[in-house]
Amino acid sequence: MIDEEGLKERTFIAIKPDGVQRGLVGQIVSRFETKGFTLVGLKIMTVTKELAEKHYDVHKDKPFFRSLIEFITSGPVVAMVWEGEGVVASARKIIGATNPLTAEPGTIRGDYGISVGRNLIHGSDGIETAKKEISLWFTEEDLVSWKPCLTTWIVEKDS
Ligand code: IDP
Ligand code: MG
Repeated sequence: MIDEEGLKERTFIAIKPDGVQRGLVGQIVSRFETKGFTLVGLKIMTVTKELAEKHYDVHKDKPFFRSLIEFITSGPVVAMVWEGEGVVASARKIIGATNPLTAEPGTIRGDYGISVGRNLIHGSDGIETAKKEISLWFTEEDLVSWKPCLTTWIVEKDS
């Protein structure tokens, strides 16, 4: 689906410090790559308290907010933008439920995690949230629009 600005659907994904420390970056990136989505932004970074608090602003009144901010700023994070039809909802399915213990096997959280406070990965929960999160974490210049040569073998009609 192309939006009013002529952009394809994009989502923001971040591998949290536990995923990076456990050496799961390659396996996690691979899930989205082999699904057929297109990587348009990628960086490893240390998250500042300011960015973490902005990113998780909707949770600021939750009891776990402080520990969440502490966790997300405790080590490197791999921030990514993935593109493709239906990518926002599909990425949430690939990621799995918030609590890794109840996340389905086959999902990232279901396969690699146990604890809700160590659930490996973030994914935008909707198209509008994705736009906000992408602009919070990336500049326009950080993102690369490109068409993989395999597209016609993955997508029947490239919209
Ligand atoms: P999501 O990451 O699946 O979208 P949210 O409800 O948006 O889940 O929560 C954001 C993050 O806050 C979760 O990924 C998890 O790291 C953390 N979190 C959510 N609920 C709890 C909790 O009950 N205890 C500790 N951490 C939590
Ligand atoms: Mg969320």
